[in-house]
Amino acid sequence: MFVVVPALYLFALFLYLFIAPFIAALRALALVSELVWRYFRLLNGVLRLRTPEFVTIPPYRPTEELAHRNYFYGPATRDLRQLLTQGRRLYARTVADAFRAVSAAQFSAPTTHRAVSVPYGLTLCAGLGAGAALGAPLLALLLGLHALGVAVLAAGARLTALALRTADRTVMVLRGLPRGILCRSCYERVPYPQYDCPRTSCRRRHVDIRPGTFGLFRRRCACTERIPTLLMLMSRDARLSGFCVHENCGRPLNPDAGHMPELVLPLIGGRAAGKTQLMAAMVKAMQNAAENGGPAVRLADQESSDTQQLLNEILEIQGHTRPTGKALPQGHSLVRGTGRGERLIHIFDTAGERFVNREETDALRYVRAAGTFVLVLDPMAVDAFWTRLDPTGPHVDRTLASTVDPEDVFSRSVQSIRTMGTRLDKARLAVAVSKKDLLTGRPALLPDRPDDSDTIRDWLCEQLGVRNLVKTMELEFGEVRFFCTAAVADEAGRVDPSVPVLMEWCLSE
Ligand SMILES: Nc1nc2c(ncn2[C@@H]2O[C@H](COP(=O)(O)OP(=O)(O)OP(=O)(O)O)[C@@H](O)[C@H]2O)c(=O)[nH]1
Ligand SMILES: [Mg+2]
Ligand SMILES: [Zn+2]
Ligand SMILES: [Zn+2]
Repeated sequence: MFVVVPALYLFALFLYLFIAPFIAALRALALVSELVWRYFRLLNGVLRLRTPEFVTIPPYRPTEELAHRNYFYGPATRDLRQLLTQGRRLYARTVADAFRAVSAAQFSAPTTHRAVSVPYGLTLCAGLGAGAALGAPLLALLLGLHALGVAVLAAGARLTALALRTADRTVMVLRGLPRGILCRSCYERVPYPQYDCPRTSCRRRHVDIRPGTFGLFRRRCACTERIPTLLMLMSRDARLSGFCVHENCGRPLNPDAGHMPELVLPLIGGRAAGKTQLMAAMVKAMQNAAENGGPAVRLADQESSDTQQLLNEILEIQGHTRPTGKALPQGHSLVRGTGRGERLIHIFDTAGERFVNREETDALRYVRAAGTFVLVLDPMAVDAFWTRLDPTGPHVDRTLASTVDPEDVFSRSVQSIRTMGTRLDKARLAVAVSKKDLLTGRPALLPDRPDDSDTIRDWLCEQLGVRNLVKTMELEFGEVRFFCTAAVADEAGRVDPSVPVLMEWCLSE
């Protein structure tokens, strides 16, 4: 009896040795699948649920950061680190729990006889050992694949950002804005506007919205509002109004700025030469042309549109413009054309007195962006007009005459333009001999053919005696063209035909 039982037990044990590997393998498999299953639950928790128990590293706080980060600029690697620490913890805990369960059920408090539970427990332990040994590299592999995926996508995100920026940059260059947009308040170039969040309750200012850390196609403001990251991506009816990036400025740019080529048209001339009225007439001429099937025109901002409305009323009642204030001029901005032909035109009408005081010509900084200039020349401002042309003739109303010598204005302007580094030999100059209408019926006071540039030039040289001025103009500028203009409109609102001719030449860059 004492021999039979151990012998039987040993025999049973011997037989058991054949099934033990299967049991161990099953236990190992169970442990591995549990590990994998838990790893995927962890993945879901870290990447999707983001509930506190899955967050070991604090997230980037958008309230401190202005905008939410793009996933592949930070959060992805943070999640990866989170997975690594939590994955390690998960592995240790799962394996330890499994061993603890086996030792409790089979060794310390077995429900069956130890003769059964100990070999069975040892088998399970062997299985767990194998499972743990298999599970570790498997989890490492999963994590490695994840890291690889993140790396590839992060590189892809950076490439996408780069491609988008390059595309936008190219478009800007094609629009003739390689150095950026002109700020019509401080006259500096804005390489890329900054934007306010469009949500009225937020208004956070985003300095650089271009693709990168905070979004590829759109960035999500800390308030969750979405903002397109490029001028290129702003649809026509959802154009945000940008702001100047220069210190001490920060004023709004036109909503159309950056979306189309720009043209800067400075008006130069002494006090009361007729700049403001000529500007009004030019814009009115564009508006009239648009009504008659010409290129569409709209004023680009509220201020320009208010000013133009006022000026149009003055033109319609044949009234007189008031002297322009000395405040630094803001461009009178309008958009002409449609679709790809659209152009943003800034006409700068500076107070005449700024052209006489040398210290104040810094107001002319906007000319750096100009390729065409308009010199408004009031013939009545030249002494010879009164002494040589008009000594005997009938009376001409002197109250509307400018009293500033055009030669003086021109030389000072040219000087300051040159100090600002503008190449005048590449620029064009339109000389608008103004107030033609005041002299109609006085052929002696006008060129024979007031619509012909050469005739006007000769008249200026021979009759008005400003040969020196004409010569200097032709020396300084690449191209000079002469016009005789009357910045007036008739009762029907039609502008004198001399104005559209001047306007078309100025805009035909
Ligand atoms: N009849 C007539 N009057 C003109 C014409 N151009 C200007 N004027 C008048 O001349 C005066 C001066 O014209 P503005 O256009 O205000 O002159 P400005 O060059 O802007 O002058 P500042 O703003 O002081 O530098 C105003 O009374 C105008 O109404 C014109 O072509 N025909
Ligand atoms: Mg004026
Ligand atoms: Zn500015
Ligand atoms: Zn916001």
